[in-house]
Amino acid sequence: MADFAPFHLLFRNFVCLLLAIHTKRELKMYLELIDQPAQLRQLQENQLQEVANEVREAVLFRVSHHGGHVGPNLGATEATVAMHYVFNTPEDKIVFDVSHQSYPHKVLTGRLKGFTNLDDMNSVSGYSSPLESPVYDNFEIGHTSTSIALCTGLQKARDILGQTHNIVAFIGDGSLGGGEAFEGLNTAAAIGTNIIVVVNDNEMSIAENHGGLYQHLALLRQTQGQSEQNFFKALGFDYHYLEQGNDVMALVEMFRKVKDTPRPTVVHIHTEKGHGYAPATANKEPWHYSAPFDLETGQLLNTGGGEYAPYMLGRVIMEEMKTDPKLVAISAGVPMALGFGPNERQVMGLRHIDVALPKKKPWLWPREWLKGALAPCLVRLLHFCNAPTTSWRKTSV
Ligand SMILES: Cc1ncc(C[n+]2csc(CCOP(=O)(O)OP(=O)(O)O)c2C)c(N)n1
Ligand SMILES: [Mg+2]
Repeated sequence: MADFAPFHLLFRNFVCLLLAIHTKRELKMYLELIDQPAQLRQLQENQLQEVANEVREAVLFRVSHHGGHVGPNLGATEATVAMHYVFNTPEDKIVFDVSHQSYPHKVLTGRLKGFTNLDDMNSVSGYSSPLESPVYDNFEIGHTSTSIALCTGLQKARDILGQTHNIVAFIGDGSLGGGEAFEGLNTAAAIGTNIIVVVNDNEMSIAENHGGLYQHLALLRQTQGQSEQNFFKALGFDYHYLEQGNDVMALVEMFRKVKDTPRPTVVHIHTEKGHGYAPATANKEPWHYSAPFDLETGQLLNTGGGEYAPYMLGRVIMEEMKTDPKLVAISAGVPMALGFGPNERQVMGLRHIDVALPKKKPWLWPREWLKGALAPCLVRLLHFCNAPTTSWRKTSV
């Protein structure tokens, strides 16, 4: 796959180094050299933080002009640089869960223009897509919790064909709570061969996490991964913890340690959502995704012009709650898109339940609840790639 000439690259590196020295023009210096990750791998380790800074800058340039996922990408920037530096992509496969955090990956795999040129921004989508990059994007993804299960397919195929490449699933803590992620872990452990599940733990889904898993992740964080109790080990995984999940050198060292492992392995990294952009770290939930904004101030550029339909729906539900004490609203991992921000969630109290990403169960609950004389109202987002549509159902007893 490496279709570049090493000598040519060295020469370009050399010229750029000279330019950097003579003009002190550092901005995008490295990114101009990196059209493929193989070129990233020509750099020295001590140059990687600067690459990460440039990637972050490119991501911010795109999202501030075009809108998109902010916090997830900024938090995953160092890990993505380190993965492409250590793993031999595209022979080694990386599958990004949801793929809403795959912007740094796109920057490093030939799609820089979509981040730095205003006229080219529509050439890049917000998710991984083989139509955009058949070699580096393994699947068209948009739903949470699918990466590990997808990787088990790659894992099986590789083993049957007698190949030896690494398979990496990159999954956030929120997405890890979805049922399909558990199925993926279960299957990967049974297959028993190389698969590296990078758990990108930033202590957040879009909103706060819900589920017993999160006490466990907290325990693992508090003990620096040393707790006797370990869900991943119990399933049959090797397990490694890295507290400095935004330290590119520490990430490189960790990924080197697990590269080519013959065993199912979890690398649990603790990262900061929004890392490197103060507005996004100060207020993580609204900065999960943003419409275009002023980079200096973080203010949205266009705040007027009509009302977002799901917010209206959320308000109607809250209004009805005032007169119907049995009304209970259930959302599934995207409460803010229904107008249920932190304040609204507090007002609704027990009568709002965010089930997070396990999505089968909430469809069962209302049936049970009807027997219990509650009036469930299930609000869900139908899809996640474009503007979400909503449907809702209110059943009174
Ligand atoms: C099935 C499904 N439900 C909901 C969503 C909306 N969604 C996109 S990202 C996300 C949260 C992901 O949290 P996490 O995996 O921790 O990633 P982070 O953004 O924190 O990096 C949700 C709920 C989705 N894409 N798919
Ligand atoms: Mg998260």
